[in-house]
Order: sequence, then structure tokens, then C-alpha cells
Amino acid sequence: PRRRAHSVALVGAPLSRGQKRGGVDHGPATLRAAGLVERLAGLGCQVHDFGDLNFTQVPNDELYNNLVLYPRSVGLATQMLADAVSRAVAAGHRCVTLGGDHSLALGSVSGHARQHPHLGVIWVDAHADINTPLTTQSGSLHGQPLSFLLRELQDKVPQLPGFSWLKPCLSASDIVYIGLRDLDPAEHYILKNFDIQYFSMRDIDHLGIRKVMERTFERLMGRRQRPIHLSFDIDAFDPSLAPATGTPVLGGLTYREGMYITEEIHSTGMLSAVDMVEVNPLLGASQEAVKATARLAVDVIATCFGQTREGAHTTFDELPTPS
Ligand code: B3U
Ligand code: MN
Ligand code: MN
Repeated sequence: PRRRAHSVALVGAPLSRGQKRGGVDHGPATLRAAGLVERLAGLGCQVHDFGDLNFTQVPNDELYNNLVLYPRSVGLATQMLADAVSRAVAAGHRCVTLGGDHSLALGSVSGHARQHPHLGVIWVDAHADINTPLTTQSGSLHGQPLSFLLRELQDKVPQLPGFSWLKPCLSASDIVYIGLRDLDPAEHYILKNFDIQYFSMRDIDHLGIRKVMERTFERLMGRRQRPIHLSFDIDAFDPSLAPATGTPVLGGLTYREGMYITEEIHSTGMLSAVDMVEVNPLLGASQEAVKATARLAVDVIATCFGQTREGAHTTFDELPTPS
């Protein structure tokens, strides 16, 4: 018998104000042009493409604290995204958010948690994205979303203009990182001090990706099953595979490690929402580099929804017989 098809909602979130480089707002269009809808449909998914959200830049969006960029624009956009993700999940879809920069996770995780308060987050990234507005060196909000989402950090996070809608919805024990290799000192302090589980690239070298995934699920689902939110930053991959992104860092995931991560997550049956972020079509050295990055991102999403490296017999109920 065929596996029951997933119903997958696509929400485009062309957000770029969480960082400084232009072009990442074309991420959703780039992922669609790489054949995302067709690939998911080919896997037997029912695809509901909700199109792209229409984010407007808030006028006079001055720096917070002389440093943090576009707080009102990011706050408003992620509020809209939270509503869209919450609605999609409530309607029974698995929700895929197409970025856009990683500050969008403020909205996607918040909206997902509105429907599933006990979700667990797997954050695949070269970076920890857990600076507070008081520890950030870049001022970019894509390096900070998890500080706003974590309950344990709330007395360290100031109220930003545009963020009054946001309530922390995660505990430190609800997050596992995979792929880290570029942390700021304050981020390392937070991970250690709040006992947040992470598997750096060194840990992947040491343990192998199989043990990393076993320990990830033990941490998040050892006691009981829960919905999973996968927040996948394409810069987790090695820059040789994913060059078209804003902050590439040497020594990232191989293609096989990336596919293994998403195959295992699919196998849990608990994947409920996915973010695919930081694909920037203006940053590849060539059109080929951009296409390779987009194809890789589509492979990640397709694997989340059942594509396997051993193939699948979705189109055959029986073999043709000679007549
Ligand atoms: N940790 C640095 C760098 C960074 C974070 N996320 C990305 N880059 N993509 C920061 O800006 O907070
Ligand atoms: Mn990120
Ligand atoms: Mn990153």
C-alpha cells in the first residue's frame, strides 16, 4: 500500500531586513524556480502554495540602541508570518516557510508553537543565531532570533519596537543545534550556561552523523513524541555546495550528511514545520552556483517529505505484464 500523502503548505517569506545583504528576499522565487512544487507533488504530497507574504518596510525604522537594524520591519513581517504559519498548521498542513533571512524564525516558530506548544526545534546552521540585542556585534536580527524565543533568556532581552506581539515559546531543552562552526563569545556562553544541546562540525566529525541524529531524537523525544520544527539555514552546508548565501563558513556539512539529517527527521513521522533560509541568488559567483545552491535546498525539503536515496515505488502498484 502507498504511504499516506502529506499535505504541505508553502509560505514565501521574502524577508531581508534581518541582515545587510540584498537578494535574500528573492529566495522564495529562486526555490520555486528550482522546481520545489513539482518535486513535492512528485512525491505524492498535496501542495498548497500560499504564495509570498507581502512585507512592507516600516518608515523611519531607526536603529535600536544605535545598533540593531530594522527592528520594526522585522517585527511586523515576522508577526504576519506567525499568523500565516499558525493558520497553515491549524488547517492540518505541514508548513514550509521559504526564506528570506533567518530572522523569519521569530515568526515561523512562534506561529507553529501557537498550535503545538510542545514542539521541539532542530536548528541546522553554521551559526547559533542566539545573540541578544545587547550582545550582537553585527546588529543583524538574523543572528538573534533564538534569544527572543527562549524563556530562560527573557530577563536579558530588551523590548524592541515592533516586537510587542512576541512571547517566548521555547525552553533551552527544546532545541538541538546541528552544524555549528562560527559562534560569538556571548553565544557560546549562552549555549554552555543554559545547557543547550548542540552538535558542532567537530562533534559530527567525532561521532558521525548517525550518532548525532540518535542523540538529537533522544534529547527531543526521549520521553514522549512531539512535533518537530526544522529550521534549516543553507549555510550549514559547506560553501562548495551552497555558495549562494550571505555568510558562508568553511568546513560545513557534506551533501550526504545533510540528506541523512532530513531522512532521519522524516522517518520520525513527527516533522510538522520547516524553514529553508538564507538562499541568496545575488551572491553566487555564477548562475550555476546559484542553481546548485537552490537545487540543494530543494533536495533538503524533498527529503523532509519522503524522498529517499534508495528511491520509492509511489507510481507502481504492480509491474506491467506482457500481453
Ligand atoms: N553571529 C554573527 C554572524 C551570523 C549569525 N548568523 C549569520 N551570521 N548568518 C551575528 O551576526 O550575530
Ligand atoms: Mn541562521
Ligand atoms: Mn547561518
